[in-house]
Amino acid sequence: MINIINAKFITSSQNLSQCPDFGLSEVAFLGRSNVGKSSLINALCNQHGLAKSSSTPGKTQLINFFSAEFIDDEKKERSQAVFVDLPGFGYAKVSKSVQQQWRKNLSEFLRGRIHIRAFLHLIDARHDSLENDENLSEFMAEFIRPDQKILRIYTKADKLNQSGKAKIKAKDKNAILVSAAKKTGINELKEQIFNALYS
Ligand SMILES: Nc1nc2c(ncn2[C@@H]2O[C@H](COP(=O)(O)OP(=O)(O)OP(=O)(O)O)[C@@H](O)[C@H]2O)c(=O)[nH]1
Ligand SMILES: [Mg+2]
Repeated sequence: MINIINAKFITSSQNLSQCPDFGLSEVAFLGRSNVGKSSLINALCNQHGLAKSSSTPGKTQLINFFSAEFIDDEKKERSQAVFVDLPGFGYAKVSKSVQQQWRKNLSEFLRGRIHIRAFLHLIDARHDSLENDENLSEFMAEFIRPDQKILRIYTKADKLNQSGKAKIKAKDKNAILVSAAKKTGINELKEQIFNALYS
């Protein structure tokens, strides 16, 4: 089994040029506001309140970096990585110009941050074909490198019944269904992130 330990907040940055170089592989959490990015980081790291979450969309407004250690239980190997909690997109309660600035910062970061090895695209399991999620997939396809992976994570799976979950699996065979609230799918996700980073 893969475990994640010793997660710590490192720093926040406003845009790509302010981001420090940690010399470690990074995992970027992205998706619409309120989809559950910050909550998923907390579930993976088993630390409530590490990344700030809120029922009000638009909680995360900066690029937040966390360090964490992956432990491969069998091999007893430890590897350092960095988790990046990003502001969500589609948050309407700020002015047009602020929204445009966020969008620019986010796309610049996604394109330009060379340390990213895994993009975790979080999609609300109850709303799995929203236009802005499809736009994001197309946008990422334009610049993804061969050494980078995109994982599609369907969040808030606790809100779906069995047939709802089966529908997602039928539509997307690589779908990873998780619930930060009920801690389901979290171990599988740890394995997938580990594989994306180190294999
Ligand atoms: N039922 C359920 N609620 C969840 C789950 N994950 C997150 N939530 C709730 O969804 C809301 C948003 O969670 P956040 O983690 O703050 O979402 P975010 O994507 O970081 O949002 P922004 O920072 O605004 O982009 C909070 O009220 C969480 O408690 C889940 O697995 N199940
Ligand atoms: Mg957040």
